[in-house]
Amino acid sequence: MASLLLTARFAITVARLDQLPADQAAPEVAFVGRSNAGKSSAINALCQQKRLAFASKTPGRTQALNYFALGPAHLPPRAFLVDTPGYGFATAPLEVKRAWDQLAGRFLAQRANLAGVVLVLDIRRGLTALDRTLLGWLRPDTPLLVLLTKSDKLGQAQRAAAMRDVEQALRADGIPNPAALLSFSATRQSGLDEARDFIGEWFARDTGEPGETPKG
Ligand SMILES: Nc1nc2c(ncn2[C@@H]2O[C@H](COP(=O)(O)OP(=O)(O)OP(=O)(O)O)[C@@H](O)[C@H]2O)c(=O)[nH]1
Ligand SMILES: [Mg+2]
Repeated sequence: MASLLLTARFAITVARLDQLPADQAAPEVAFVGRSNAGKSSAINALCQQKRLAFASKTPGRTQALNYFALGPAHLPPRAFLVDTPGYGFATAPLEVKRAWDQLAGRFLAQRANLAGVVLVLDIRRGLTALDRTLLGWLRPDTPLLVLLTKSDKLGQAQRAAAMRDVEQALRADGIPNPAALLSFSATRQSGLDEARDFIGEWFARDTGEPGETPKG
């Protein structure tokens, strides 16, 4: 189902949870993570588009839930990717910051049709306290994929060490979901196929369709 991601197009922006469309039959996969971690860039890379989700050097660029529809354009969407506002955007006013820091978490806790969650971590930063708080909102049955992105910024040995650290931290925290960890880079286009396979499988599971058989 990798090809499903290649059909992505902007659908809606939602600034508050009470404005969310009613839980839909179509499954959703949400991208969550700290501000500036690389969520929007990861979505663009996975969908092979340059400007589908807004990526920016200015932290806090994504300030709402942005929905991207997947599937043939002339049919009702088969599935959605959801880009969420990054938490931990330090220079926002406190009340605004609190609201943002909680938006993604409350979304994860409430949304019935979540097929999976992609936690995006800057590989140089690893798992932070705010990421742990976010994971605390996750329902125990929601599959989780952790992308350690910006891996192009580190050498191979540092990358491996960072992966081990995050794996240990997740295990120490008792994250119940079968957490898969991937080294990822939107810039170098690495880890894309593996990430697409996970997401495609979640959607396939949720729509009852077989996943795409691996090529080659
Ligand atoms: N070197 C490198 N830079 C990256 C990568 N992914 C993202 N970036 C850069 O990191 C910055 C933030 O990327 P975004 O994708 O906007 O991050 P975000 O998580 O969506 O940020 P918010 O919307 O503020 O929460 C941008 O300057 C990107 O170009 C990567 O894989 N490698
Ligand atoms: Mg963003």
